[in-house]
Amino acid sequence: MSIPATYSAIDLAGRFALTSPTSDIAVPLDLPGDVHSALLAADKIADPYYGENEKQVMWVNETAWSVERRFSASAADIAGYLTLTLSEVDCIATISLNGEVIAQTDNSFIRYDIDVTGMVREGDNTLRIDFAIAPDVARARADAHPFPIPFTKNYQTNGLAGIHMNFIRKAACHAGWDWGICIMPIGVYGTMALRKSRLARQESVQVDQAHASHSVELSIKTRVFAFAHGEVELEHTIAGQTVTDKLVVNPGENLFTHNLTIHDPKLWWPAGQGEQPLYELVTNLDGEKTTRQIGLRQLEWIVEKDEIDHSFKCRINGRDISMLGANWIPADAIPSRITPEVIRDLLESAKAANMNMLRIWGGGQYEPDYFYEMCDELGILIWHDFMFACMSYPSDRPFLANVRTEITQQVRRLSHHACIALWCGDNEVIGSLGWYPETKAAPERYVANYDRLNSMLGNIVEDEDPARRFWPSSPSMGYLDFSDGWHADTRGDTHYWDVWHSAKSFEAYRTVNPRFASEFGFQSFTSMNVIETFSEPRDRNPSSPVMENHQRNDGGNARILETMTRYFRFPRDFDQMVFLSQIQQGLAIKTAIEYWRSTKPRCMGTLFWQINDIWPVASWSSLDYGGQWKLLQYMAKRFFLPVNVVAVPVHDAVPTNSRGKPVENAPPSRIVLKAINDTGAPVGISLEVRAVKVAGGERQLFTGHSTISPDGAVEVAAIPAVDLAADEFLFFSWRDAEGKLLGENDYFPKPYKAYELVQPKIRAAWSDVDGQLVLSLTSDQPALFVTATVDTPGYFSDNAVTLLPGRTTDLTFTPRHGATPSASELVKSLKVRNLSETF
Ligand code: BMA
Repeated sequence: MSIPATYSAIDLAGRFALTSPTSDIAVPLDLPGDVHSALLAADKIADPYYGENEKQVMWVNETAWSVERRFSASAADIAGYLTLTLSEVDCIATISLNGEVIAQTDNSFIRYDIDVTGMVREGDNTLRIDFAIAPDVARARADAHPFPIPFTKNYQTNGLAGIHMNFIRKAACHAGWDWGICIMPIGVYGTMALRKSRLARQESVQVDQAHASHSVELSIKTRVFAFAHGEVELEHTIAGQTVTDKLVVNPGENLFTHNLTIHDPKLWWPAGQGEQPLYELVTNLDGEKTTRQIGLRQLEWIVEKDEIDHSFKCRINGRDISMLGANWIPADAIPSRITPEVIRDLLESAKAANMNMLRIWGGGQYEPDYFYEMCDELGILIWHDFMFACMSYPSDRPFLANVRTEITQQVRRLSHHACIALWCGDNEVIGSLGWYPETKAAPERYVANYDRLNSMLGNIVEDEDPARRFWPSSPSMGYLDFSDGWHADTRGDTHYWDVWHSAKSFEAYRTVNPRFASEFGFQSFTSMNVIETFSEPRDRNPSSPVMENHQRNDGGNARILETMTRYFRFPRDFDQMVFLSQIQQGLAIKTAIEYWRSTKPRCMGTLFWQINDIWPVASWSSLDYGGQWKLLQYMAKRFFLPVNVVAVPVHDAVPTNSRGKPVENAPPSRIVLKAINDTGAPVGISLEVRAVKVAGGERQLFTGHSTISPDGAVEVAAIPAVDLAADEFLFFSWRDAEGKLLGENDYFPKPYKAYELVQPKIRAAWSDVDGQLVLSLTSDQPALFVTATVDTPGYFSDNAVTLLPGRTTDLTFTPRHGATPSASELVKSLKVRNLSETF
């Protein structure tokens, strides 16, 4: 059957004129895009990311802006029902067509489908968007609200009173965060199109899956918006099967469900656990064609009573799989810079570091379609917060109605994606009731206020996406359980921040046993070549105004430096300080994740805070702004290895000082080595443990074979601490039955500052192995955290590695962004560093 092509669309993306009623600026603006990018391209503002320019460009978001373009339409283009679709208008704006107001937008997370039938002329037309000043609107709404609703003031601008982000619907972090610049972008992103329909347009297509032993039944829910009563043709094609239907529609929204069975399905698995086969679903409504990629998998959350309290684990295709990954924030504070290339690069780095889950954090945004398509393709599951974070929100009827449209649309847009694992109500909104004087003074009012919004979110998920789990908040202890998700570790998901925000030792990570650790982090400085993009040489000092502006967490730089004195010898220069900050960040998170993974099946998820940066800044991220790998990202690739061996120090008695406080860095009684198997098959490993002197010389301490059951974690060796001399550390490696090296790890019972490290001579040689560039490293002495860098964008197969004399460590270089470096370029810019430089 062929459906007559009666649908057409005019893409309205392109060049607009940007003006302001209060300034004489008139410059071109490319939409989809944002005002700051246009002003930057026209040289009207300085780069906001440079130095302290943020303050100088603040006027942009305190200005009203208008954009306008002309477009022409032919008689054929307008012969039908017309919809102007704007998928993301940021944020409060009046839309006019040919001088007539056609809509007011109020929520950047809502797709506006504006009926403009009969309003578009043959020939020339004008589309205009007038943006209100969002901070002013937010303040006026907060002032008019019957009681105060406090908000996060995270940015450091000159004396501004802050922006009431809880009264407007756009990414909360647009106003700055404890890692984020305050840009408050203005613009239109995503789709801008004039769509012509014969009678009806597609609203959404959702796909539910019911898995049986050798088949999957798909239930395809299509929402169609009809302009009038009549008949439409709807067709779905997937896996070689087609259903075609002639359907009667009534004006407004119509819902149709079609069922299809796929026999012998190829199942979709998260990264590292199998393939990601995708079935293409093509939907055709009277010639309007849309395409979706469907991954077939069964996904459940097992939250049920167990011997500890309650489990919290993700079961995929019948297997309980550990979720390994990090938290995701918007990829750029300037929205035009978020492109499919940028997102692909970041997501591929996540996968390359053995991650299988990212959590889209509630202070950011719902991402564009291509983000979720890439996650489906790469096997990265998404824990998806709804966009509420760290503050209370209003719960009056207009606000709830606005949010109801937002959540309903977003769930309908995204629910067909295999990658979406869970819908979560918000980030830390329950906890934030204990942070603000207003909420602390009247907790009953704010809990009731919270529940109005939160229960609505849960109900929408239940109605719109019943197969998916709704989790009220992150952290949360469970349904209507408002207790402390920062410390309780027997149920729910945990945000454990005592090490960073309360300056506890890294060892404190081993004092809690979360069921699912969804946030914990430790900061580092961004890499030196990134610091160079926003500073002059004179600024490169941790307490310079520029470096302080590029640190948004109060006391953050002090915490980084103070931690160095606890574990390392204090670096002698800024460059070493930056390098060392990334080593200690990696160690902090390694300590947490190795230990929590080793408690499997108690802990079934570790998502560190945070994978990416929104601008160049000192932060908890494992990737620099721009996607370059920090040392944490390399260490993550190792501590997330599916078959891993980790050292867990055990203290027979907790050493305390005379005041009963635990002694920091107290040596353990013994070191237990635990093997973790995150695969679905038993794994046999042979383990070799050596004692290595920091100044050279080694001896074998242990060899043995072990079999680790599928999805298990077991003790494979225990080394009494007295077996190690004062100048020795543990180095261990494990191999499979064929003798192939699976991994290496080490453990230092004392802080690094206590060892007399020697200066090794490290040799590096490049070679081409089957078209891949390989760097071979050797050292005459033990060398720690050996790190190779080159100027070409890319990452090595490993870094921050331990080199031992008498063997070669090969690092394969993977270029990023399609770079094709010549061997000579790499040789020229190669730097190889190690920890002893900072001693
Ligand atoms: C969390 C997050 C963010 C914040 C981070 C670091 O708990 O939810 O709000 O950026 O901590 O402080």
